[in-house]
Amino acid sequence: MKMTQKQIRRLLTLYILTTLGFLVIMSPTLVHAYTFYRIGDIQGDGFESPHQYTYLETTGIVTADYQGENKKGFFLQDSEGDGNPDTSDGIFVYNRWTDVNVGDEIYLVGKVKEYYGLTEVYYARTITILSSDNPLPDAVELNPPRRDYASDAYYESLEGMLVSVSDMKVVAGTDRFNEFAGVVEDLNVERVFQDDPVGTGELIFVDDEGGCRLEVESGWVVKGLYGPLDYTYDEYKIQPARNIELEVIEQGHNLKPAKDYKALTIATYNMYNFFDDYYVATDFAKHAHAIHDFLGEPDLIAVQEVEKIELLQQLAATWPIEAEYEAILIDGPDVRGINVGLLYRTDRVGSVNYAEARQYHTYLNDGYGPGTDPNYVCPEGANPLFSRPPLVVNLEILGKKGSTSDLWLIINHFKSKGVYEPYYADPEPRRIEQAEWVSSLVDEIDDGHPDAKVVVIGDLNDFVDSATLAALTVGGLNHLNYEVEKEDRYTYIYRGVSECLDHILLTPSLKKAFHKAMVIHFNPDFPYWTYVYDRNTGIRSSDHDVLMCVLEI
Ligand SMILES: [Ca+2]
Ligand SMILES: [Ca+2]
Ligand SMILES: [Ca+2]
Ligand SMILES: [Ca+2]
Repeated sequence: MKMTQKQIRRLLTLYILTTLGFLVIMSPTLVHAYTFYRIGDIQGDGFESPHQYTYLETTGIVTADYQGENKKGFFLQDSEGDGNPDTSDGIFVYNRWTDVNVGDEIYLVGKVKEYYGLTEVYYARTITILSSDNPLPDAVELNPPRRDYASDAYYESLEGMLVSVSDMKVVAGTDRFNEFAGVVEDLNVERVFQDDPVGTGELIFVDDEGGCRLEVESGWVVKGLYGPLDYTYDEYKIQPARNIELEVIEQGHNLKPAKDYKALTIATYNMYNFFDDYYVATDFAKHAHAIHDFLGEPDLIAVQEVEKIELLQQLAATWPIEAEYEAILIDGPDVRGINVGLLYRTDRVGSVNYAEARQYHTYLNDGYGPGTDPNYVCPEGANPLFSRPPLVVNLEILGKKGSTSDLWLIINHFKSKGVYEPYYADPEPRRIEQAEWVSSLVDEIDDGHPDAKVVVIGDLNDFVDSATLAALTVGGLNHLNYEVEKEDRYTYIYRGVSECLDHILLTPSLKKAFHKAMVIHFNPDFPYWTYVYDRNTGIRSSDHDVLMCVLEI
């Protein structure tokens, strides 16, 4: 019987393994006899390896050599597989020192652990190259299910294995960590939304720790993605190799600037750490371009994350802004020093009749501060309700034909969704209390000024369908986000998911005046590093897009 090349290689492998085993047994310094496991056994059919922290033996083919990249190791795969679709046949080996190459068949003795959810060999006592230039196992073409738990189980069964996506539609531009997200183009999904009841499991993430860095925009198509499936920062992601051949098909920008409306335009703009000493140099030019080029110089701009009023004043004087703006900002107690504020056009505002940062207190014991507010005395045992107290402003708006009308704004930046410190506390009850109190503030204004026209606006740090927003709409406020076309109804992208954090709500007294609401998209859809230092464009001036409304007053 004539043996095939493959059979000869296997026999040779068996011979080498037997010899190695013999050496291990004979060597007085190596007293362990290790159990051999296939990679599928090491991975197991659950989310964690059943063989953590013990030395074991395995073999496989090196499918990606990232020893010189940020990953500092390589991916190994059992080219035959164990025949069980629930167990991954690939694994990451954290090792820079024993040089291996793609196509090497290796034998290793090592310890396994879960490194933040990635099953890896983190200590390889022995790595022996058995043969080289082996063909790689076929990549699995990804097609993750939309339901979130099913998607996690699907991805876990492929963790560490070679995967591919022949045609990917990008749904989130490359972020500052050089990651982007997309979906299989054939799904005909243009964007993945937070409030999709089916789930967001169809998302596919791509990272650069294998050396391949792509700067892509939402809507673009990437052809030929291929690489091992990694797991970092709570996401499964493809790590393509530096030398991979890809095709990127660019589509036109999804950037529709606001028109020049005659009616009153109001925007809410989270300016992302607008400090004058922030490590990313505060860029007046980028914000000025955004306001002029994309927002059409709105009459009123409610702003968040601004350090001090001088920055707004300097911004108003920055080219290419042409209109004359004045600023209102009252310093609050936020520990990072960020505040809410207002920029208003002097050609549309006759007078500012009232401007006050309105604080209240809470007995919630969530550890979220701010502890004290120099402008507010809390009762014993209570804590100021807001790190960024709502800025309440009453303006005389100048109409086109010499008429005037009275408008109230409540400008907000609610408690963030991020859980930083204390890391265990849920920030949602705080946001709900903030919303409830702002709702009572609307009632207070209405009590003093019957049929007052009130705009509740800002970064509320919660979703359209959240309890926070329900606490505002229950009192009768009209939620303008639902007036935005569904395909445009997002102001932020988090982990590939498009969502609204920024909101505008109106009292019923403004119902007749309402004309239009829209989101101007120029930030998270666009690749971060391509634009962030380009002072000739407003693209990537912030991590939020801008929600606007047009009122006929
Ligand atoms: Ca398997
Ligand atoms: Ca290498
Ligand atoms: Ca895992
Ligand atoms: Ca695993």
